[in-house]
Amino acid sequence: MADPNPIKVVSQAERSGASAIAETLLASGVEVVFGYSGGGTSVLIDQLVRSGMKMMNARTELAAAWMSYGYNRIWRRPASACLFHCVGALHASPVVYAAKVDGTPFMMMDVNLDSALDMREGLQDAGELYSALKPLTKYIRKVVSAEDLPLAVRQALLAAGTGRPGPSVLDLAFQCLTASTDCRVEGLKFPESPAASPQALKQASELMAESRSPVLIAGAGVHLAGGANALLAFAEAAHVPIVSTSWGGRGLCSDEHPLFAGVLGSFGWTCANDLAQRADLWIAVGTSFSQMTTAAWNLEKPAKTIQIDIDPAQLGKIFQPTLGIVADARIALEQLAERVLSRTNDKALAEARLVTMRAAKADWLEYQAQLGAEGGLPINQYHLIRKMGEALPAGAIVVGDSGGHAFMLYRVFKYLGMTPMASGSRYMSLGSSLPLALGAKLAAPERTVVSYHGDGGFYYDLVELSIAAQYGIKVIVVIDDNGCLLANRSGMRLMGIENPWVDLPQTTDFVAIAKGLGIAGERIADPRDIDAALQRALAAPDSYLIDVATDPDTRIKRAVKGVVPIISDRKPAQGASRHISPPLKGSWPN
Ligand SMILES: Cc1ncc(C[n+]2csc(CCOP(=O)(O)OP(=O)(O)O)c2C)c(N)n1
Repeated sequence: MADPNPIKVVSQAERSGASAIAETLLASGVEVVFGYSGGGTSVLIDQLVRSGMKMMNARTELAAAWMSYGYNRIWRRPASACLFHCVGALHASPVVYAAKVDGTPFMMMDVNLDSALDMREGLQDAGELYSALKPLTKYIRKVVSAEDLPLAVRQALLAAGTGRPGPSVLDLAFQCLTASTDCRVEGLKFPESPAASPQALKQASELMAESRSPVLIAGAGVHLAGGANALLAFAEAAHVPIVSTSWGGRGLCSDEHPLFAGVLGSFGWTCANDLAQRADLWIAVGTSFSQMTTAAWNLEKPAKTIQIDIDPAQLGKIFQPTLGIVADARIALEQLAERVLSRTNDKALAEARLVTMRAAKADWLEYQAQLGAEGGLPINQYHLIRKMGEALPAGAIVVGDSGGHAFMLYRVFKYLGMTPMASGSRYMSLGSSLPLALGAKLAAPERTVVSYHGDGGFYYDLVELSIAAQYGIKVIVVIDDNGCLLANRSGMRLMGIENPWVDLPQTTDFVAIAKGLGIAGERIADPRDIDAALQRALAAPDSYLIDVATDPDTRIKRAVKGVVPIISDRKPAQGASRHISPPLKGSWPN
């Protein structure tokens, strides 16, 4: 019988280590390398380009790493890698860590000095890079011999792309790039993701059969598994309403889908929080029950919970589920849909619940429409986001940065269809939005991609506009320019502190900066100008920046009363020092 899965030996010829890396990356499905030229990287860049691989630099290592992160998030696998000179590698370390926190497939290589120079005060001695990055990674290896290269690259990509995805780092001693090797490169085929066991499916079916008011909670893991269609198929078969987690699960379906009940969390929708708190069963898929999604662990849990995750360590990490299922989100949802189809539901009961759910959702959307009503000057952010939702085509990717504007975005932006990477990184490091948007646009050129940015955070990454100009990557940048670090101001005010350091200079001209970097743009201050500006941005052949003068006093307005959703799980005035008080009564796991 013919072998159905022949191992493809790509190469075994005598060539340089750099060439062996390029061969292995190509044979493993890596399409593009984001990097920064310098030092020893040139040897490798030369081979990457010769091999036909796409190589793209950014203005900083940090931005190149975010671009790779965004690219991989869209493809849901390590479809790109990063390459930096050793002295720049730590500049990308926030992204390495974000990939660990967010479960994002990410692979970074740095070219270090010859290992013989380690710890000898060589120029740019980076002998400690391995130990510095080790705690941030899922996989890290220092490679000193060209013979080890194909295996190290293979292991790094496997670790980055399987199980709960995460960051891999290869610290490459320079000599291994130039040394000659004839070691073998094999094609990398990622293993199939795990399915739920028959026993687990049986138990899940029993729990669902007993339940009268189940709710499906869908998180970023469903996006990462490519499970959006499976989610809808299961929800439709079982007549179960879907709530999304507050950031990572956004955009799994249209907000208008009749089974979509809203967004969980303090910055979510009250109708979704109420529904989840009244449920008698949670079927939670691909969510880590983070602070944002659970209103700092203050949502009331039902007695019965099913938690499905590809990572066993997530099951019971925050609380003990009735049933934990280790499985890929898409596969488990498909399996569950099949089982549901084969049993009779109490359809009348389910329909009645859905009618109530839709009425509550309509009330919330009405409230949200009021938040976003045109409210004079300065421009209210909710209004701006609503206008973006109306102007942008379905499936547009709008990447928030970190701060108040992002909380508002993920709450009120209207998703009109399945949208991958609906949110930016959950780690929410300032200055990620623009490079994430650039990476996403490269991975999904057919989609409209917007970087929705706070003015404070834009100081980090605005220089990457020059990359958009240089490579002709079209993204729309909308600056929510409220003249302050709103998130900080709001947080400090809760503690009774007025902090002048949150104010930002009014002397900066972002439109002039954009122009200087090769990107057209305009500033608007009147809400009546939003539509036309967005139309100009959409019609522009290249990237376009809109600097919007917004209201520094917009309140985020929580959907769960009495909880400080950031920094703590405490009530605002609880305890003498306010943050070192015991957990709020009812906050999990108490
Ligand atoms: C690298 C980094 N440093 C600090 C923070 C803490 N932080 C979160 S939001 C924020 C303010 C952001 O201000 P701006 O970009 O203007 O957005 P706004 O909150 O006004 O919408 C800060 C400092 C962070 N998230 N990342």
